[in-house]
Amino acid sequence: MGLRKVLVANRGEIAVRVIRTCRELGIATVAVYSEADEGAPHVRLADEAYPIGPAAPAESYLRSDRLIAVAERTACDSVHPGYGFLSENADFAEAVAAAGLTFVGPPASVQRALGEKTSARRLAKAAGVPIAEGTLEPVSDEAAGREIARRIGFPLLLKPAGGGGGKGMRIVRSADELASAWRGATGEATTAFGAPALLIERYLAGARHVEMQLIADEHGSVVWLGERDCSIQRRHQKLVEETPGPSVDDALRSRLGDAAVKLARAAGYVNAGTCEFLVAPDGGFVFLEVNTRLQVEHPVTELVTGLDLVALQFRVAAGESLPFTQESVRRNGAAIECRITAEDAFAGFVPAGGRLGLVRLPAGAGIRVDGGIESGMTVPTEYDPLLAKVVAWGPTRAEALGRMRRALRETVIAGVMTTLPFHQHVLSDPEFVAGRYDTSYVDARWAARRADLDGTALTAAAMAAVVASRTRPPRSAAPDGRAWVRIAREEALR
Ligand code: MV4
Repeated sequence: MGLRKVLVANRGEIAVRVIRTCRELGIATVAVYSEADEGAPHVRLADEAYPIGPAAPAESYLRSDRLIAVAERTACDSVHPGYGFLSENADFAEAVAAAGLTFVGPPASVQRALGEKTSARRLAKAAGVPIAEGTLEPVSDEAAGREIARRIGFPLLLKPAGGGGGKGMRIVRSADELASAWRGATGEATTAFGAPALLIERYLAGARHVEMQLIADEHGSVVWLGERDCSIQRRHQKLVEETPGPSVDDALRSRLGDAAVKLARAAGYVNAGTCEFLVAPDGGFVFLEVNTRLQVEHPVTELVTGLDLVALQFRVAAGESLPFTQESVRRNGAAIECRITAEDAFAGFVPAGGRLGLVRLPAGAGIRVDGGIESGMTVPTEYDPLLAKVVAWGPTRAEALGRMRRALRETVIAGVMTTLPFHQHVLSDPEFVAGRYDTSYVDARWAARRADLDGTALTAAAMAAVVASRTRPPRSAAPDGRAWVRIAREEALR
């Protein structure tokens, strides 16, 4: 009964996250690392660690054969895929199972049924879950696509049928944009997902991106744990997530929960998953896609439900029943997550790798930090730029935001440009604080703020200087004897 030893097939903060829960559960952990990750925190925290190849993901963290070989040699009974890398690869889930190992995630059959987006839409439709008007079969032929586009009308969206997350998506505003959008979308679909097939949907503007967390066991129990509003994103990378969603009342929450559970049941879902929806200002919603993995933003749900989603993943993967019913799930207070990434928010969020100087992460009441960084380490540019997730909980949204503002002020990450200034802006933006935002937020509000900042000569370089100056404790008097001037300036910049 229960799993005893797991290969953590990932790196960075999520590998650390999984290892921590394993230690609590008494599950032994085996880490893997690429040449870029020797000495990384996840390597030191695990019970054992093995090299799996060069820095390039295709030669290390994406090498299913090497990962499974390590799991077999070290007598693991299970594999946790984390997020990204092979976490939504049905072939990997299948290979893990074929090796006699337990995959700590949804089975390959579920990943296949939901990974192909038109198949997921067919399941949703059959289950009575609303979907955007559009195709229910993949379209590969441009002439056929043109005919369908004419019927749906504009604006519409071309999405790769083989995968989600917004990758390769093209908005088409009129018929004469179709040919070039088609070329772009099929090209990116082929590189990213190995097939040019597209899905065509009516484009719904001005909506919020709201997702519903699910957990399901092998015994027919499927439970929703509440939504997360993930509308603050840039190029389909989420930056801020929170629960409850500011636009979601109890009635909408249970409608979204019911829709997600219906879809999960139709797919035979087991383990943790997330059902993504677009929610219109009038409360109407459509299903977008299912993410068949643990998500980056899962901690906000953990903080309001008091549950450990990774522990639940191990439990249901071992064939055990969920220890609660839908009726017994309690949600308490509000939580928000800021993703601190090594990106220059003042320069279009370009990746900013390098060697970290002083790292000082926040703590204190209501603050949780999930990170995989420490002072002096080099941030590899080969991977996701996520450095740490700062998560705040409070009895109310206002208190959670207050704690987050306080935590962000405590945070020091020197040596690389980070998204910290962006988060400080968001948390003090009256529109965000009022809960008035949708998926256009970053392009609309942050672009305006940046223009503003440029006007007052607060450039990325000036911000970097402030960050660097904060790596040493403030001296009682600067050489010019006017430390208060510098300190006041720094305060003004926050
Ligand atoms: C959409 C949409 C509007 N209409 N589909 C983005 C990621 C993937 N999960 C699906 N996504 C969207 N699908 C229809 N029919 C809007 C999004 C979307 C989005 C689009 C443009 C810019 C930012 C966005 C943020 C979240 C979701």
